[in-house]
Amino acid sequence: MIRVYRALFSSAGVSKNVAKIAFASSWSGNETLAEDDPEMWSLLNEEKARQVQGLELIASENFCSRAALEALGSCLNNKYSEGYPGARYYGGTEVIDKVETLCQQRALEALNLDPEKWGVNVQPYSGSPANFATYTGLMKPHDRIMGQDLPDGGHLTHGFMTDQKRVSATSVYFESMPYRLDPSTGLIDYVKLRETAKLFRPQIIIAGTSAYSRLLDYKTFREICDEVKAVLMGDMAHISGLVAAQVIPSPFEYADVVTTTTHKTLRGARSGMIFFRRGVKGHDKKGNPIMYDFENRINAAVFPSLQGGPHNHAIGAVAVALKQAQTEHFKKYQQQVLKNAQAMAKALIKKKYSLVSGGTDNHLLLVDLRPKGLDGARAEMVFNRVSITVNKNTCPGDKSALSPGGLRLGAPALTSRNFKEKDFEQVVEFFDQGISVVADIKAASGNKMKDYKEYLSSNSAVIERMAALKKEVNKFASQFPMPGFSDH
Ligand code: DSN
Repeated sequence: MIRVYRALFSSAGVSKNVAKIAFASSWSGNETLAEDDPEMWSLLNEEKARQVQGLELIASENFCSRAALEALGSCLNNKYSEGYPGARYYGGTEVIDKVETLCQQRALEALNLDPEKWGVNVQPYSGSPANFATYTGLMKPHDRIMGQDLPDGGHLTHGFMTDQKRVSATSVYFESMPYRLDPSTGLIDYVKLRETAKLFRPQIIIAGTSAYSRLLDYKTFREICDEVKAVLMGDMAHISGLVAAQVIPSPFEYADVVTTTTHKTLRGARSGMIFFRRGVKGHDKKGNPIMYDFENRINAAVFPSLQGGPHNHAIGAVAVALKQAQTEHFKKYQQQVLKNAQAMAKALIKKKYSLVSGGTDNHLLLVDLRPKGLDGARAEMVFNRVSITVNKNTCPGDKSALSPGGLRLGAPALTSRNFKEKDFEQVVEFFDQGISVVADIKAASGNKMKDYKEYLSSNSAVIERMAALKKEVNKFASQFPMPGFSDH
């Protein structure tokens, strides 16, 4: 303490620290970010500029509305409310109860679900916690789970492990077995999935993907689950907006439980939800009803097993997005997402790019760069420098996720900026120019990544080429509106 006091009034620090004290004494908490924390304000502006001037092609990202962002940055942030509406561990939760109940109602409405048959928990902090809560509620430690392998388009939380390591907690606390794609088609191999399920006898099978450009055959998943007495869990994180708009098949017809994030195609704040069947499951031999028992188990897993206070600001903002998701405008948006993904696929194929599975039925596509002798990691580095945001992705048969053969491209974010098919054709033009830079650097620098990086950062001709492309991209992207930013 004495040391702090001395430091505050040492001759060198006096003026700066007096200013700090004066600032503190007049601080009200109502200062703007620019006044209170210019450093963070400036970083936010830097990020805003990056988003406005760049081409956002990450399939899992989107631009949330200003209305939802208002709810997110609101007084709802301040309230603790452990428990559920009507049964909380904190006082002062009467408004929060209304917020959470409204979010639940809108979630069911947006997904066209009958509240007699489906319930929803809107408290998971995001998709990964939603998945783990589902497993915790429905399985015992070391029970068995099957999900699509991460390198084949599944998600980490579906049980990813390697020969060396149990990477995901799902594979640490439960026993996981992957199913994979047929490398010759790039489609899920349902025959092998069925065979493996019959041997492995999992408690849960997940129908859900992170990097798969085709529709899932939920009926076949259901049949396999019935054959091995497994719960069918849909993870619709990537596609929930498309499902809400009814422009692709819904997992709800066949699944027992469905998890999702809320910020991808659904375009809300970052959060998660778990939908579960409720009510009568069937009847026993005497005709007595057998009830679904998911609700209490899943709710208890979310709180108190895994989480503490719900993020009420996120729940409020998700409720706003779920209202938007029931509009005609949202349906048109999702239809446009599909058209734009198709336009992007067509333009890429025209330029002789190879797509995993040959195309897309949803919002994303996977470009396999291996036939061009290139890879996703090298390409991502160049695209980062030209304001095109993509992510490297494994393609069927890839051995390493750090040096994968392809790129994942998605249409949702740019479609939120009003991009149409012809705009995506232009995006592909820029993409193609970026890839030609990647190819030239690789040809000049050889096979070692270290040499590639060095060449990329030091060769003046390459740096100039990337700067020129970035300028074109920035000019093009900046013309489009940006939801959520009132000042753009
Ligand atoms: N990280 C998300 C994605 O990019 O697909 C999944 O959680």
